[in-house]
Amino acid sequence: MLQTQRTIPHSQGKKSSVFINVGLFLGILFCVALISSVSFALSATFGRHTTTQTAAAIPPKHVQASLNIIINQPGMKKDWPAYRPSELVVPANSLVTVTIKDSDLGDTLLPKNAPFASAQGVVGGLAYADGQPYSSLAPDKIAHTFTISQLNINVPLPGDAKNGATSDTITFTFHTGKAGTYLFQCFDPCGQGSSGFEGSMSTKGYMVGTLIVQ
Ligand SMILES: [Cu+2]
Repeated sequence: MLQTQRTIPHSQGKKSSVFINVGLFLGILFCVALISSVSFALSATFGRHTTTQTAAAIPPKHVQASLNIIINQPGMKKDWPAYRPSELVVPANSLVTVTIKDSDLGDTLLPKNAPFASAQGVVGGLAYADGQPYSSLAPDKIAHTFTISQLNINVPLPGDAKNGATSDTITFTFHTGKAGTYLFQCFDPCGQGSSGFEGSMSTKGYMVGTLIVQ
């Protein structure tokens, strides 16, 4: 009897503790499900917003590019000015600051109503000649232009340098967009033929070069 009496409460105790454990387990499971559904709802509501803020906080990459305009150097055709190097490679979706050392000064009149006398498509609408900012030049005071028609970028380069110097240095900055291959060229008639647009003006490796955005 004693054994039986002892056995019954013992087994009842076991059963109830099993119920408590199962209840506890289900409770924890419910809590976990609740927390994860709440966090999912929160990330669905605010997740995209947070990502945008993070992306906007990263400043674009900023790179430097150097060009020279030269004339009558060994191996070149006589009186054909040229951009050197004739190929620039820059990263996509970045800021590019271009520095052009122009060693072929001298004014060449732009054709009437040509849209190449003002700086376009550059940061602040400005270029800098030996540190002096300018947004446009007189059409008869231009030596060359740096123009990428496909990207609506144009910078006129002055024909005269300060204090009779034989070269000047022009800087400007622009944003690159998607990857692609573009032409940079001069649209001031510094070339050959009656128009000034032949010869060096229409020949790759002279006043026509390639900008590779990658
Ligand atoms: Cu030119």
